[in-house]
Amino acid sequence: MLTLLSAMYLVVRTASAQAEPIRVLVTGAAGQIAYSLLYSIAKGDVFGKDQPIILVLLDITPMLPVLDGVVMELQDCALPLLREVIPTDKVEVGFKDLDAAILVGSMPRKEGMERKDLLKANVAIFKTQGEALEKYAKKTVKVLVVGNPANTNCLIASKSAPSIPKENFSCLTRLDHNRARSQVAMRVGVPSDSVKNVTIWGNHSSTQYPDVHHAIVTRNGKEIAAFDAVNDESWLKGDFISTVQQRGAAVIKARKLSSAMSAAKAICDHMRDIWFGTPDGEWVSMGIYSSGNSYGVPDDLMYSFPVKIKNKSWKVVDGLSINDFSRGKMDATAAELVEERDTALTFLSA
Ligand code: NAX
Repeated sequence: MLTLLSAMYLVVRTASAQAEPIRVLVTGAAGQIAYSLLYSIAKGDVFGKDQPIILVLLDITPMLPVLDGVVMELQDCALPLLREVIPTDKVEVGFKDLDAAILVGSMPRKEGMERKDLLKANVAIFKTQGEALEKYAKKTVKVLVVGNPANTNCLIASKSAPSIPKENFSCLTRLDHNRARSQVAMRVGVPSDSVKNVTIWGNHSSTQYPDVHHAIVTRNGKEIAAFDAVNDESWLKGDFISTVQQRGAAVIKARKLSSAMSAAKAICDHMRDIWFGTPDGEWVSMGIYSSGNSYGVPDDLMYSFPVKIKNKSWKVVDGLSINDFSRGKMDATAAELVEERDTALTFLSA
């Protein structure tokens, strides 16, 4: 028996020793989200405990000295899966042969900056990075856009990389999803994993619609509808929604910095689910290409939907009933995205 176990152990060890490293890019790598994120990726929380990783860290030239410090710290973690760390300010290095790209870096809003100017600056960044994906990355690369405005940046990146399937691009609304899940769990008094199938519809902005009409709470071993478990419709249709929508601003007000630890955790959740799939019977929220959806959302947007993931491919959860309350909120966030897209496209073609 012991010999058999030892042989199995050897097989597993040999298999893991032979696994080819994957190349993972994080942009904005000298920033605060990346600082919380890189350790989790490098120790195997996202791509698996047997998957060696080459981490490519891209930031702008003035941040290279800071990036050096991040590289030193990653080396000092002595993580066995981390085979190489490549800091760079060059897209031709950063986007080469990528298996996964996590695009965190973007132009932040500066004092006095108009929304339009911010969008223009970000269109320029995500056009360049999309073109670099097109030119240098693997066609199978999975791209997650985090930098705001995440949905529209993601759309611009995907339009600038026409030979990579649109389905390979997604943007982060998992933080909003996790916030919604946690708010319901705290209200009912259960752990967060006892709440499933919340949905974030639309834009990662204050127009997003956190929807719990189909969410389920497990309490005392029994599954019940979230609306019944919470038993307070006016909270669910009022303060719950505004709390989730405004949570980012509330964190900034309290911390004087935007969400970083929770954003990093959400990025890990999102990418891990792309890599390994969602648990049976559960869905998650992510911003994906809207064309062909069954919910009447306009085509050609990156819009957050409920999705299930299998074999590294997502599928929108179809057939959920949508009442008038939900319809209004889903349309409002779609209208914001349409306007944002149309403005962004004028910059893209300029
Ligand atoms: P930081 O300002 O701490 O870091 C951003 C980093 O990006 C900086 O090091 C900067 O030099 C770098 N950068 C700027 N332009 C770049 C470019 N062209 N190429 C490579 N790197 C570039 O911001 P942080 O708190 O880390 O937030 C990063 C982004 O995430 C922001 O746009 C933020 O709004 C967005 N967020 C998105 C969330 C989401 O759910 N989608 C939630 C968290 C976060 O607010």
